[in-house]
This record gives sequence, C-alpha cells and structure tokens, in this order.
Amino acid sequence: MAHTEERTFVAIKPDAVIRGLTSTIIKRFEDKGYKIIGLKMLMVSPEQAAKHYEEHYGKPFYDRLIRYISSGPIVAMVLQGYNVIKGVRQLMGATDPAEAQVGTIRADFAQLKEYNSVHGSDSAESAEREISIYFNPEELCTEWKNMTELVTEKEDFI
Ligand code: IDP
Ligand code: MG
Repeated sequence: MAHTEERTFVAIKPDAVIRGLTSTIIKRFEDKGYKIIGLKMLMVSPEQAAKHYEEHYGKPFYDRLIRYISSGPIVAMVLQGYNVIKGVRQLMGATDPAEAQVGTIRADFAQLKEYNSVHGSDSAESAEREISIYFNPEELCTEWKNMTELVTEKEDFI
C-alpha cells in the first residue's frame, strides 16, 4: 500500500513562546523530518480560541484555558509528513507534563498541565478543522522543487 503524507496543526503556546523556546521546539519537529508548510506568529482572537477549544466548553478549566491561549503570542504551524498526527503527539508527550515521558517536549519544557507549551491535533478531522481556524489555504506552501531539479534547470545558466 502506498504511503500518504498527512497534515497536522501545531501551536507553540504562549508560555513557551515567551520563554524563547520557539526555535528549540520547531527543531524537534524539523529533526524528525516533518515539513513546515505553514508558519506564523499571532495573538489568538476570542473567536479563534472558542473554536479551537469548543470540545472543552463547560469544563472546569475552560475559562482559564481560553485566557492562557490568548495571553500572548502563539506560533502556529502546519506540518506535513508520514503519520505526522500521531508522531507530533508522541513528540509532545502526555497532556500533563508530570506524566509525559522524559525526552518529550512537555516533559522537557513544561511543569503544569495547564501550561503545557504545545498543541497538536489529535485526529485527521481535528487537524483539518484546526488548520482552517488559523490558516487560509493560500497561506500554505504546497509546491516546491528539490535542489537537484533546480540545479539541472539549465535555461538561465551563465
Ligand atoms: P491535549 O492538548 O493533550 O490534546 P486536551 O485534553 O485536549 O489535551 O486539553 C486541551 C488543553 O487544555 C491541554 O493541552 C491543557 O492546556 C488544558 N487542560 C487539559 N486538561 C486540563 C486540566 O485538567 N486542568 C487544566 N488545564 C487542562
Ligand atoms: Mg486535545
């Protein structure tokens, strides 16, 4: 069976952005080989926060979660790769940093469940839904040439 790449939505949450961990966390994903096909820093609007976390509406931690995600900039990303949805969740570790495996992002950079540094979609449906909350389709870079193709294009060769 042919392997097909998936896409997922990842956000570096405000606690990590403010501590200067953006490049360190992005590196974990790039080192795995996932392609970044969308990337931006933004302040999450109340509408985006409510859509993103609609499944948690009514839970005891909901109001604090919305305040946290809107409290400072996030770095939003779309990553592409084989089994990227599951793979990102593995690299992030368990929701509670105290339960997360050492070596995962949440274990290594966070202390509290409430401020756990990173978000990653939990399914293909969530990924599509979350990508559309933060990105317009034209903001995603889906076509590129590899360097071999570029080097062997001889038209403008001087
Ligand atoms: P996930 O981010 O690992 O998918 P979810 O259960 O979907 O975890 O929760 C979304 C986010 O809500 C978590 O990443 C965390 O920031 C926050 N959260 C989840 N459970 C709790 C809790 O019991 N107390 C405080 N915050 C929580
Ligand atoms: Mg979740």
